[in-house]
Amino acid sequence: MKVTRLIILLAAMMWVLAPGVASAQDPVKVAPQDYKVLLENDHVRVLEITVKAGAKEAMHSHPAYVLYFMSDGKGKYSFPDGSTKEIEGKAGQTLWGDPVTHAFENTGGDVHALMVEMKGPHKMMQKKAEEPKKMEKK
Ligand SMILES: [Cu+2]
Repeated sequence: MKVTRLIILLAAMMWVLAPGVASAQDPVKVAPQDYKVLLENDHVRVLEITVKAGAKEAMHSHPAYVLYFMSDGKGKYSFPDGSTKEIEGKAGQTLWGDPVTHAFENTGGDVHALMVEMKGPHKMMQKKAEEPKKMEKK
Protein backbone atom coordinates (compact mmCIF):
# COMPACT_ATOMS: atom_id res chain seq x y z
CA MET A 1 0.00 0.00 0.00
CA LYS A 2 2.82 2.43 0.88
CA VAL A 3 4.54 1.61 -2.41
CA THR A 4 1.34 2.38 -4.34
CA ARG A 5 1.01 5.75 -2.58
CA LEU A 6 4.66 6.53 -3.35
CA ILE A 7 4.14 5.70 -7.04
CA ILE A 8 1.03 7.89 -7.18
CA LEU A 9 2.93 10.72 -5.47
CA LEU A 10 5.88 10.41 -7.90
CA ALA A 11 3.53 10.31 -10.91
CA ALA A 12 1.77 13.45 -9.63
CA MET A 13 5.13 15.21 -9.10
CA MET A 14 6.28 14.31 -12.62
CA TRP A 15 3.01 15.60 -14.06
CA VAL A 16 3.42 18.89 -12.18
CA LEU A 17 7.15 19.31 -12.84
CA ALA A 18 7.43 18.03 -16.43
CA PRO A 19 6.19 21.22 -18.17
CA GLY A 20 8.69 23.27 -16.15
CA VAL A 21 11.53 20.95 -17.14
CA ALA A 22 10.52 21.13 -20.80
CA SER A 23 10.34 24.93 -20.84
CA ALA A 24 13.67 25.15 -18.97
CA GLN A 25 15.25 23.60 -22.08
CA ASP A 26 14.02 26.38 -24.36
CA PRO A 27 17.18 28.28 -25.40
CA VAL A 28 15.28 31.58 -25.17
CA LYS A 29 14.67 30.86 -21.46
CA VAL A 30 18.03 29.19 -20.76
CA ALA A 31 20.10 31.95 -22.40
CA PRO A 32 17.80 34.98 -22.96
CA GLN A 33 20.86 37.23 -23.44
CA ASP A 34 21.83 35.17 -26.53
CA TYR A 35 18.44 34.56 -28.23
CA LYS A 36 15.92 37.08 -29.54
CA VAL A 37 12.65 35.85 -31.04
CA LEU A 38 12.16 37.72 -34.34
CA LEU A 39 9.10 35.79 -35.54
CA GLU A 40 7.00 32.92 -34.25
CA ASN A 41 3.97 31.24 -35.80
CA ASP A 42 2.55 27.70 -36.16
CA HIS A 43 5.28 26.77 -38.68
CA VAL A 44 8.57 28.33 -37.52
CA ARG A 45 10.32 30.27 -34.78
CA VAL A 46 13.02 32.62 -36.08
CA LEU A 47 15.76 33.44 -33.58
CA GLU A 48 18.53 36.03 -33.79
CA ILE A 49 21.55 34.61 -31.96
CA THR A 50 24.32 36.76 -30.53
CA VAL A 51 26.82 34.92 -28.35
CA LYS A 52 29.69 36.87 -26.80
CA ALA A 53 33.22 35.44 -26.99
CA GLY A 54 33.75 32.99 -24.14
CA ALA A 55 30.05 32.80 -23.24
CA LYS A 56 28.50 29.49 -22.17
CA GLU A 57 24.90 28.32 -22.61
CA ALA A 58 23.45 25.66 -20.28
CA MET A 59 21.82 22.50 -21.68
CA HIS A 60 18.87 23.30 -23.99
CA SER A 61 16.96 21.79 -26.93
CA HIS A 62 16.15 22.75 -30.51
CA PRO A 63 13.66 21.13 -32.90
CA ALA A 64 14.97 20.66 -36.49
CA TYR A 65 16.44 23.97 -37.64
CA VAL A 66 18.28 25.96 -40.30
CA LEU A 67 21.25 27.97 -38.99
CA TYR A 68 22.67 30.89 -40.99
CA PHE A 69 25.97 32.41 -39.83
CA MET A 70 26.09 36.20 -40.17
CA SER A 71 29.61 36.17 -38.67
CA ASP A 72 32.34 33.58 -38.36
CA GLY A 73 31.77 31.35 -35.36
CA LYS A 74 33.66 28.75 -33.37
CA GLY A 75 32.44 26.74 -30.43
CA LYS A 76 32.04 23.50 -28.56
CA TYR A 77 28.80 21.55 -28.10
CA SER A 78 28.35 19.24 -25.10
CA PHE A 79 25.65 16.58 -25.22
CA PRO A 80 23.65 14.88 -22.42
CA ASP A 81 25.67 11.64 -22.87
CA GLY A 82 28.88 13.55 -22.04
CA SER A 83 30.25 13.63 -25.59
CA THR A 84 31.43 16.91 -27.16
CA LYS A 85 31.79 18.27 -30.70
CA GLU A 86 33.79 21.25 -31.94
CA ILE A 87 32.10 23.36 -34.61
CA GLU A 88 33.25 26.16 -36.85
CA GLY A 89 31.11 28.27 -39.14
CA LYS A 90 31.96 30.95 -41.69
CA ALA A 91 29.90 34.08 -42.35
CA GLY A 92 27.30 33.22 -44.99
CA GLN A 93 27.37 29.49 -44.26
CA THR A 94 23.99 27.79 -43.87
CA LEU A 95 23.49 24.52 -41.98
CA TRP A 96 20.61 22.11 -41.42
CA GLY A 97 20.36 20.67 -37.91
CA ASP A 98 18.29 17.70 -36.73
CA PRO A 99 16.52 18.03 -33.36
CA VAL A 100 19.16 18.23 -30.62
CA THR A 101 19.79 18.78 -26.92
CA HIS A 102 23.15 20.37 -26.11
CA ALA A 103 25.09 22.95 -24.12
CA PHE A 104 27.25 25.47 -26.00
CA GLU A 105 30.51 27.24 -25.28
CA ASN A 106 31.72 30.01 -27.59
CA THR A 107 35.45 29.33 -28.07
CA GLY A 108 35.89 31.97 -30.80
CA GLY A 109 34.92 35.63 -31.19
CA ASP A 110 31.44 37.13 -30.88
CA VAL A 111 28.94 35.08 -32.92
CA HIS A 112 25.98 36.50 -34.82
CA ALA A 113 23.60 34.04 -36.47
CA LEU A 114 20.01 33.47 -37.52
CA MET A 115 18.20 30.25 -36.58
CA VAL A 116 14.90 29.09 -38.05
CA GLU A 117 13.40 26.38 -35.84
CA MET A 118 10.89 24.10 -37.60
CA LYS A 119 7.52 23.34 -36.07
CA GLY A 120 4.84 20.81 -36.84
CA PRO A 121 4.57 17.94 -39.31
CA HIS A 122 6.10 19.16 -42.57
CA LYS A 123 4.43 16.54 -44.74
CA MET A 124 1.12 18.06 -43.73
CA MET A 125 2.39 21.50 -44.84
CA GLN A 126 3.39 20.04 -48.23
CA LYS A 127 -0.06 18.52 -48.60
CA LYS A 128 -1.64 21.91 -47.97
CA ALA A 129 0.63 23.46 -50.60
CA GLU A 130 -0.59 20.91 -53.16
CA GLU A 131 -4.29 21.53 -52.56
CA PRO A 132 -4.62 24.56 -54.88
CA LYS A 133 -3.30 22.47 -57.84
CA LYS A 134 -6.06 19.88 -57.30
CA MET A 135 -8.65 22.62 -57.25
CA GLU A 136 -7.35 24.08 -60.55
CA LYS A 137 -7.99 20.76 -62.35
CA LYS A 138 -11.73 20.89 -61.64
CU1 LIG B 1 21.73 25.43 -29.00
